[in-house]
Amino acid sequence: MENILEVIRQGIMEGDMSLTEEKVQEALDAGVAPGDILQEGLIAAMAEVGRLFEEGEYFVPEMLIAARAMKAGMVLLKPYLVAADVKPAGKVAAGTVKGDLHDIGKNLVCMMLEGAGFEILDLGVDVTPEKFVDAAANQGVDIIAMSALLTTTMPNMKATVEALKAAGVRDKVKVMIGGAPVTDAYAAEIGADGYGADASRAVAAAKHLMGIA
Ligand code: B12
Repeated sequence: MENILEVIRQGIMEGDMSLTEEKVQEALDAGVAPGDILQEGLIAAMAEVGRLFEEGEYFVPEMLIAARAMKAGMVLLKPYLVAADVKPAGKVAAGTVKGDLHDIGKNLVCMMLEGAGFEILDLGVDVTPEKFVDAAANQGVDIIAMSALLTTTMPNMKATVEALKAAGVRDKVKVMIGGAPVTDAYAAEIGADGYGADASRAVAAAKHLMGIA
């Protein structure tokens, strides 16, 4: 079993989608527990990818292709995880704020969070404060993750925090923010709970907010 999980980890780290799919299916057919394939295969590989990114050995393209391979494995694994009632690390509603169409960074953050065991509700781009509020109020979300790439759309992060307060759901969720112009100081200024400078740090921030790291 350890060997096949090792091959899955290698497949993901090398961004080899078909090898990842083949080995995840093989592991499932061999009766390896879906939770073990997730934790010791997919999540372990993406944690290593995050570490290599932080050390400057991997860059955004390597991270993207690794995440794509992880996603391919996840598609096969998901029905088994649901059947085995494996709980996600938390549920994150992620979106790029109103007026902003940049989604490359947001998508990468979503993929790395998924790779870390989080369930993702991807709200897309140009997401209004009302849509974030709806996710917080009605979708069983633990974390609201907002992305902004324009200095002109950053204020919509603040507007969303205010809208969450006005709707009485601010205390139901944690809020984390990111995007090239966003800083830790801005997160503190608008009353967000967390900030991540890149996708790997987004995972660390989300885990911290969930109290799991
Ligand atoms: C690609 C791009 C586009 C593409 C977007 C395609 C897409 N599907 O995303 C297109 C061509 C559509 C575009 C359009 C525009 N763009 Co543009 N774009 C860029 C560019 C070159 C790269 C952005 C990117 O994808 N980076 C790569 C990703 C991986 O990095 P990232 O987004 O920063 O995300 C990482 C972190 O920030 C963090 N992160 C991101 N989100 C989140 C969320 C959370 C919760 C956390 C924790 C972390 C996190 O993790 C990510 C992964 O490591 C930047 C320049 C730059 N260097 O940033 C300009 C840039 C952002 N764009 C700019 C501008 C001005 C525009 C336009 C207004 C241009 C125009 N006149 O039409 C339009 C605006 C359209 C709109 N309404 O949104 C300016 C913004 C200037 C400013 N200070 O506001 C920039 C900085 C270019 C420049 N130097 O002038 N753009």
